[in-house]
Amino acid sequence: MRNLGVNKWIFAVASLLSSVAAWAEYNLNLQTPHTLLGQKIYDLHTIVTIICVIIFVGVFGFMFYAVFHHRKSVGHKAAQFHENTAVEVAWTLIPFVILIALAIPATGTLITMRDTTEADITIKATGYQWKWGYDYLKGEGASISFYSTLSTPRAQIDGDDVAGRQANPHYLLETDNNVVVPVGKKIRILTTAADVIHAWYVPALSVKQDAVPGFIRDTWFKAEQPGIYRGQCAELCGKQHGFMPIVVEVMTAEKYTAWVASQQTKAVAAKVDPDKNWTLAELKTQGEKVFGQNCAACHQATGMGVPGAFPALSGSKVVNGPQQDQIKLLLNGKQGTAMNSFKHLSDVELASVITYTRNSWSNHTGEAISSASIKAQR
Ligand code: HEC
Ligand SMILES: [Cu+2]
Repeated sequence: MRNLGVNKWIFAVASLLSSVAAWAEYNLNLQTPHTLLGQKIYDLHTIVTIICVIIFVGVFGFMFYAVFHHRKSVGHKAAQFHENTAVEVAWTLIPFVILIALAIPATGTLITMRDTTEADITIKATGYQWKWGYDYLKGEGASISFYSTLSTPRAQIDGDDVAGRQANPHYLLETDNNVVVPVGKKIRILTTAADVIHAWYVPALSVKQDAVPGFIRDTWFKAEQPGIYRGQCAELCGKQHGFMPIVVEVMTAEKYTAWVASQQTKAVAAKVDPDKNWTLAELKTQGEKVFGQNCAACHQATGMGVPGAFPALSGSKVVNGPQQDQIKLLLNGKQGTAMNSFKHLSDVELASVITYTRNSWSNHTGEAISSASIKAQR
């Protein structure tokens, strides 16, 4: 019987050790900061932790020493006294001094964190269920604007491509459009949200700011080296909260200027598009992409939805009914349901996604929706 007990212990220790490899992936400390302010925050955290440990060891050490040496079994008699001015002054003053000593560097750092004045570039980050929208408002690149959605393939997430997932170092931390900024410049981020509260969080840049519907909050960072810094939405915001990453790409000034130019060319190219006459096949191909990024999370790639939560679009009366009604639903959303307005999509994107739903799965309307009819109903 005793042997069995020992075996159990060996088993427990062995299984603990075998998971050490898995632990190695987790960090106990904050991520390495890549901004000067981040370094200050990091150091402050280290100092406060050390002071806490010293106080902990001091207080508990003294307490255990007192309990052990003055125990009844060695014949110690409790001293009976009341009020000791020296002790009372000491236990008021010492914590007071410790608090002040911590408050001075903490306040300095906090004030720097909140100082968003004199930014070189201002970018608005808007949280959506479940993606981020970015509008460059001020500084080089002003008027650039795009959406940034998760780019990890659906198959890796759903477990249909486990090998792909294991080989992907940026699983759930990659986007189709990264936030691009120049190195060494003060970047001010305004945060807000279109539906529920989200939070813009990039640990290596030491920024974390709630994005609240109806409010604008701000934060800033100044990256010291070019690189790619990854973060996530940090406010539980619904079913796909874990699927709205943030990727900040810090570039040299020259590369940034080139990026700005390429974005502006792209924007001009996109503006020409609406007048183009798209064929049904072209719209469908484009629409499948738009659907994957904006609709599949709820209505599913199979068009079958999720029974009880999200209706199937395959065989839907709305999708197979008058096109005006479906356009109206997408432009306005449906109040009180998870079906939000998609009017932030362009005319072409809406025309293509509607064409896609009307000609996929069991739907065969044969209709190509023109971007002009979206424009007319806006
Ligand atoms: C966040 C989840 C969500 C997303 C994303 C979403 N929908 Fe919906 N959708 C819904 C819900 C919920 C309803 C049902 C609303 C109601 O109660 O009538 C709905 C209804 C619909 C309907 C009407 C279906 C019917 O038969 O009543 C269509 C068409 C539709 N959505 C198309 C789209 C398209 C196209 C997109 C992408 C551009 C999209 N939806 C994105 C949740 C979503
Ligand atoms: Cu979120």
